[in-house]
Amino acid sequence: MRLRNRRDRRVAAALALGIALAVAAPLTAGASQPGRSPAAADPEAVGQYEIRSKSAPSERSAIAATGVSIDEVKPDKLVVSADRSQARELRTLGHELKPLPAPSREPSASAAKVFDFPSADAGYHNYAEATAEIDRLVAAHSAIMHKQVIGKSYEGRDIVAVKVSDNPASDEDEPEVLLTHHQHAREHLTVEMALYLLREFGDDYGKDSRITQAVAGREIWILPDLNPDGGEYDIATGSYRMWRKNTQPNRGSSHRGTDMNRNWDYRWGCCNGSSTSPRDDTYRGAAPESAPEVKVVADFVRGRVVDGKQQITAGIDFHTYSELVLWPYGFTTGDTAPGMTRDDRDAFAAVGRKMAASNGYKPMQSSDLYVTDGSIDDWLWGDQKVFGYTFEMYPSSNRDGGFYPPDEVIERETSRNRDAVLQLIESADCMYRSIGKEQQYCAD
Ligand code: GEM
Ligand code: CA
Ligand code: CA
Ligand code: ZN
Repeated sequence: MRLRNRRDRRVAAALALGIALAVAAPLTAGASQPGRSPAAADPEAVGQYEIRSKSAPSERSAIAATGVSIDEVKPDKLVVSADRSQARELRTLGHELKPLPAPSREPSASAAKVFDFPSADAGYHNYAEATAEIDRLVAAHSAIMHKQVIGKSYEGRDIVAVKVSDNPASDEDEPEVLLTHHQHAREHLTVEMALYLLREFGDDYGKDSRITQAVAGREIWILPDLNPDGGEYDIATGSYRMWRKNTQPNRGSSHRGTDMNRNWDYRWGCCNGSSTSPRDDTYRGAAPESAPEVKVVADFVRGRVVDGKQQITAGIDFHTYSELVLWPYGFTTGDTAPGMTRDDRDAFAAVGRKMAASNGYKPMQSSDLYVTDGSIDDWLWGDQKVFGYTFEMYPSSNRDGGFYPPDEVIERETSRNRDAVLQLIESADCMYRSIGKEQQYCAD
């Protein structure tokens, strides 16, 4: 349609923006409008609150059981994401809450571009930009990279697995490693972590001996974005919404979204480590794997069982924030439990501590923070016997940007994990080597 003059062009641009903003409209009344304190915007806007307490894991788990997400744990305080009624419930439980400022960015110089990051954070990749970067890297390094679409998100976006290995089109008898990113929408730095790893493997293969050996001796699966719908929703208005879940509707509720990291089919909903309310940030979903994105990835992992043996031996699920290396189980505070022997746990801890020594994160069992049920790392180990870790990336505090650190830190905070990731890849042929029990467990 040719536009006759400047006025028509202005009208058309306003019309286009209006349509796009309507599409980006809040999924619930509760979507927060950034830059304003949560309560003022609307009663169900999610905001962050600081709870001062020398909380023990049991008290933190009780707080998590209210359905809020715990974003930060320090010796004398917690930071949680909650809506106003959840904040009221926590106060009723006797906690003192201090509202924290919503993530604010200078308004974009141009009109807010919908479905994109604020211009100050243009270094982050939205879904289209990340897809283009992945395709560019796979094309540039086709000798060691092969991209598969393993399924679709609720809204129909591709969920992608990039295989990094020599002879990538063949399934070779090499230990496989799973790297998953972006289960939680607002944790955008984890997508940048995946893009960093693809660039690093692509650029350094054949030049850096450690990378070359890793790529030649392993089959590394990088899944850069498990929650593309949630990620796009979080930036749909051109600023940040503090969204965590996917965007799938919930029957009988006006509140959308399942917390994908409470929807995995191991001890799902067992232990008060998730919520039964669709309104909550930690809503576990209607059933295990009810989130289409979780089922897609779980089916992919199950598909890596060849002749009865799971080819994937180890993995990392990337989150933000808090700078932690976590290992299962999250559903119980016990170091060991059915399916987790003392040797299993010691191998998890030994490799976990070495990775943490490298990236400067804090290592611990995930339930030492608070109890969760239905998390990916519990499922990876409990159901598939994959040594699955959770990395909570930068920052360690809300003061350094919380879920929305400035794009200036992307290079520094993704490359910070280079050595830790290579350590896991190098240990993936026998995790028990880390506790001197290679003969007992890896002799075959
Ligand atoms: C965590 S990540 C999982 C950590 N597991 C336990 N038991 N703490 C979550 O899913 O709540 C935090 C995050 O989402 O980053
Ligand atoms: Ca190979
Ligand atoms: Ca293989
Ligand atoms: Zn997360």
